Amino acid sequence: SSLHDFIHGLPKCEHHVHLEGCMSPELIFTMAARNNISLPDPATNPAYASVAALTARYDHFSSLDDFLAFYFRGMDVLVNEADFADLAWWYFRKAHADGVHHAEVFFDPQVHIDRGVSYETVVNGFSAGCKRAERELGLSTRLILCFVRHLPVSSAANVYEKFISSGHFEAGVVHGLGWSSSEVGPPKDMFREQYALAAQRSIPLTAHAGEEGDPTYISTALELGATRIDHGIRLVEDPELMKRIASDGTLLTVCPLSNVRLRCVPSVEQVPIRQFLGAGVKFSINSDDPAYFGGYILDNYCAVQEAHQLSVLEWRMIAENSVQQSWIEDSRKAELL
Ligand code: ES4
Ligand code: ZN
Repeated sequence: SSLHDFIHGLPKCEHHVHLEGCMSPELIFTMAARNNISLPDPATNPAYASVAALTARYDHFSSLDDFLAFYFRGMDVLVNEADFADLAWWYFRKAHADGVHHAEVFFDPQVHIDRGVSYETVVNGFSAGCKRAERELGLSTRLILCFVRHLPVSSAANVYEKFISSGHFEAGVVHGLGWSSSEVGPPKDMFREQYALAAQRSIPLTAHAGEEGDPTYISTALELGATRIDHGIRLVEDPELMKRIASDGTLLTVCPLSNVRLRCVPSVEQVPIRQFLGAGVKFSINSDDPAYFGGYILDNYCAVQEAHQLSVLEWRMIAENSVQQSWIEDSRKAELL
């Protein structure tokens, strides 16, 4: 339809995609073979019997943690710098085809370091993918290093030290920090120390909060210095906090298909798009882990349109907010608008 063409043509910015969440079942099996990594035995885990079986299993995640087990298994097959570069390049090509002009992408170094892949291998590979996308596709990109909540804080402290001593922030190789993985369970403020140190250096900070967890996870992330919230859909349960986020202009990076697949909401109709619009809360629409959740960014935009029937003016405002809230210079914003 013409509205689909209009949505495709909007200058889209992605603020919430995990590069490891772009590991499709095909890529998992291909890289496992190429790197001699054994996947789980199908006799005990039938999901790994074939590409088709693994794809089918992704239709039945019961929760965030159920998904995360597959997500962390999938990234086990990434070994060499070229694997990381290929994965990033594969994502950027798809994003470009979807009408993305600027992409801010997460990665999880702690998990790779835990299985013996060095911080440098991960960052050099992903960074090479970013550079290639800038050169060959005209995209602007930002790498955001994510701490993970299921590993000890000491593991995050170790990665933070590597990140600082590498000079990657000053060099613009890694632009900011986030946190992700299991929400409910570990202490809400587990990265207090790392975020305080990073804030002193004016490193941009975001955080996954209010996905499965209640709004106090969001207020804690803000207290620790996050200036953006990833997901944040449970914000609607705290009207006072919602007013504050609206008046501060804090961006939520909403991921509708993710929320449905992980059973945070029954369907895209229950993603609080209308409430956010009504309250003046800024948000962008994003893909999260597109290889696992049945769609890339354009699929997410279209699912929102199907479910919420937004007007052309509302879509223009969403696109403009996503440009304005991107972690890029004003000159780049002007090019995108
Ligand atoms: C994630 Cl959907 C989601 N939530 C929290 N952490 C994550 N890491 C990758 N995808
Ligand atoms: Zn996420």
